[in-house]
Amino acid sequence: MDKEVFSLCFMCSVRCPIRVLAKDGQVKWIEGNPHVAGMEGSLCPRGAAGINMLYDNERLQTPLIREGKRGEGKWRKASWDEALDYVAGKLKGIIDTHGGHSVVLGERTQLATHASKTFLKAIGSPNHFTHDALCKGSVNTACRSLFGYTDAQMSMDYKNTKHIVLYGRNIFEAISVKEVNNLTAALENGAKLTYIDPRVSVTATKAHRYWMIRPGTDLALNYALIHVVLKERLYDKQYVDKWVHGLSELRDFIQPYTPEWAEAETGIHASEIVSLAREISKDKPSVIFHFGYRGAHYENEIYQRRSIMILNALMGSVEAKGGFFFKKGPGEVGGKPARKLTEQKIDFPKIDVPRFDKVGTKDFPLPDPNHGVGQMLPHAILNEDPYPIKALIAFRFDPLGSIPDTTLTKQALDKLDLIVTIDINHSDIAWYSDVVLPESAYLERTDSVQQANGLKPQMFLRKKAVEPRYNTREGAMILKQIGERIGIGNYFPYQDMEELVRWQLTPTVFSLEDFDAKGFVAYCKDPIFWDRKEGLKFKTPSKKIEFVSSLLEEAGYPSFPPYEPVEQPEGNRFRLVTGRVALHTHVSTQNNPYLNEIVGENVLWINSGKAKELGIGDRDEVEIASNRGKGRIRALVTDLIHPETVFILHGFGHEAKLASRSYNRGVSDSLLQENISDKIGGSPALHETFVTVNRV
Ligand SMILES: Nc1nc2c(c(=O)[nH]1)N[C@H]1C(S)=C(S)[C@@H](COP(=O)(O)OP(=O)(O)OC[C@H]3O[C@@H](n4cnc5c(=O)[nH]c(N)nc54)[C@H](O)[C@@H]3O)O[C@H]1N2
Ligand SMILES: Nc1nc2c(c(=O)[nH]1)N[C@H]1C(S)=C(S)[C@@H](COP(=O)(O)OP(=O)(O)OC[C@H]3O[C@@H](n4cnc5c(=O)[nH]c(N)nc54)[C@H](O)[C@@H]3O)O[C@H]1N2
Ligand code: SF4
Ligand SMILES: [Mo]
Repeated sequence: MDKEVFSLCFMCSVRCPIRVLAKDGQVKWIEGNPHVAGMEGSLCPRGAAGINMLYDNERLQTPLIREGKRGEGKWRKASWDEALDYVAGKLKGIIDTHGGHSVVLGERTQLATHASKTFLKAIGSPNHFTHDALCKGSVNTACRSLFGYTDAQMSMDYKNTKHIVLYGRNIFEAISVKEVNNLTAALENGAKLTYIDPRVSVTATKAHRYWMIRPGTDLALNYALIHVVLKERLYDKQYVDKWVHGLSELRDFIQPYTPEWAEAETGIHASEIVSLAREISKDKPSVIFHFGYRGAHYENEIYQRRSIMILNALMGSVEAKGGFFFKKGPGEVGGKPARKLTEQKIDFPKIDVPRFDKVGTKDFPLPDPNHGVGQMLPHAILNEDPYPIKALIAFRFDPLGSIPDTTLTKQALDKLDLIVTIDINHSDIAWYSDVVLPESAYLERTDSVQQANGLKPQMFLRKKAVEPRYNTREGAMILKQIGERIGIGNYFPYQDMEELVRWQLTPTVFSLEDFDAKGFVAYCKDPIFWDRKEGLKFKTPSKKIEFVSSLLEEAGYPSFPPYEPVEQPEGNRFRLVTGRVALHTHVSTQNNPYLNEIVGENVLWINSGKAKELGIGDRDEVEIASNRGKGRIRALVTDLIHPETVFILHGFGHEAKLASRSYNRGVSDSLLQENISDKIGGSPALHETFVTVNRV
């Protein structure tokens, strides 16, 4: 029998709306939800390979309990009752002896996050963290320092932009389908694209202007751009006068940072910097300097992200058509959002200890406590600072692949009494765990409601398209069932996922059935922009955009730090830079039968001139080594990368043998990278690692 289901892709976290066709209980076709503007039927290659994930026999099939040593790969297949009883027994012992705060749960933010947050609150632990800091912690902090909103509360009107500047935001490979479609539409309408990256990515090939910047020097470039904008009065005076706090301080500070000064640091001609400033100001306010995610991540990253957003503010492009906008929630049109388990009117135990990562204390005051800082986990465990940690639940998050310095992370994990992983794959963290709890794939499960705030507030639903193929369950059910066994079942008031969704929808005017027709419901028809003259609602203490930031200064940090030149590696030494490819998601998809066939391992991009000096030919095997680890990889010798940098794709070099296609293929960036952070913003400084490269 044919069946059409509207749902949400989960081959990556973007969660694109999809339309799934199933026949006789098998998924036959997936496409972008045709009812959603910007999707119009399209999917990215990973989304299309969702079917291959579903029918891959190498994914997790049943709960597993470790028999051999950690990482040895000896497992006992277990029933759900056996595995859940085992986890609950261990957890209860740990909580009774060491307190709830000795349990940490780390996850990639997802629709079930409200359930996992509730689980930790109920056991009295402050130690829930998400991937956020590892992805964009400093972007989050930078946005709060300027606007009082997180980056996640803002977005960009790609479709109507007239000029977009991307600092290593490799939008045509590090994909979100709607963003790609909307930007493509803008480009077809005559919008300009300026792309800045030490490497010629696919996005560079589509740009009107491409700058091969020296890695790590974007802040110098932006100081020079700000210099020109202020000196030549290219900014939106009316907007800045009304909404900006600290313009004159910025003007004084920026004086010495001329385009000529920046040329020496960045390698970009002074005259080109001046021409970008002049050109883009003609299109203001419909312009975007994209705040980026993983483009450049350095110890001073927060200031680089702030400088990008300061340029937007100067162009008046914050809350402008074709620029940035603040996401509007249902409250904006008198509606109510779906409720979350964390908001239940029920007492949670009092928590009087700091977080494991010390976020919110004077040691680490500014990162967002709603997300925490995941890469502090190994440090906290090893140093027992602020207290001993005994158990980790990894829920759709792989600390071995996604926290830099895998060796250090393993040392830390070795100290734990319990590691539980909830995953769909034999990920490296599953492989290193004591108990593995398999979640049903996204096509096999209904999930919690997705509240999608934006220019038009909406809600989406991930709806089960087919029955689970294996002995798997939904994450929110798994947590509830552990919870029931340790005496916190009352915090999970549902028997199945449908009941949870209905519970969430209670305060809204919508029902579960309302999602059947198109996969989503909308709170209003027209986009909502606030009035730029009088109606902007910045949440900073001054109610303005704070160039001089009270958040930073009250914590003892400057708003505008002097620029410090970056190190210039020589000889066989390079700055290691990593990134994504259109065919893979982080550390998740390398074993997918189709995606693996097209991109099965990573290679090392190295500049042709440097390769010649070092006697390295294209496809030669080389050893790449940092002070944390080393590996062997094939060289891709190319003119398309800056001589100071080498580049590898993130996500390869897997250790889980049961994922046979990705096992031991390529090199893991996390094995090489040091675990250091931007201590103000919260991001890991992933690109502060230097490596040597030698022919073998
Ligand atoms: N296909 C695919 N798409 C994805 C994802 C995925 O895993 N796969 N993940 C999603 C997620 S979670 C994220 S965070 C985004 C990430 O989106 P992006 O940040 O756009 O993606 P990356 O590939 O990490 O981009 C890094 C780029 O920055 C460049 N770069 C490195 N150093 C510098 C520098 O100093 N200055 C400048 N200007 N550029 C530099 C690198 O050469 C690389 O091309 O992608 C999202 N989309
Ligand atoms: N060294 C290094 N570290 C990085 C980055 C980098 O470039 N280099 N990038 C950073 C960025 S931008 C991000 S966003 C993070 C991402 O960090 P992670 O969230 O760890 O990465 P993912 O690959 O998205 O997913 C992690 C796990 O989720 C599992 N999974 C996939 N789908 C499901 C599902 O439906 N249910 C369950 N339970 N599990 C599922 C996958 O099998 C995988 O094991 O990593 C960050 N860390
Ligand atoms: S960007 Fe691709 S993989 Fe990610 S949710 Fe959308 S279709 Fe799926
Ligand atoms: Mo990310």
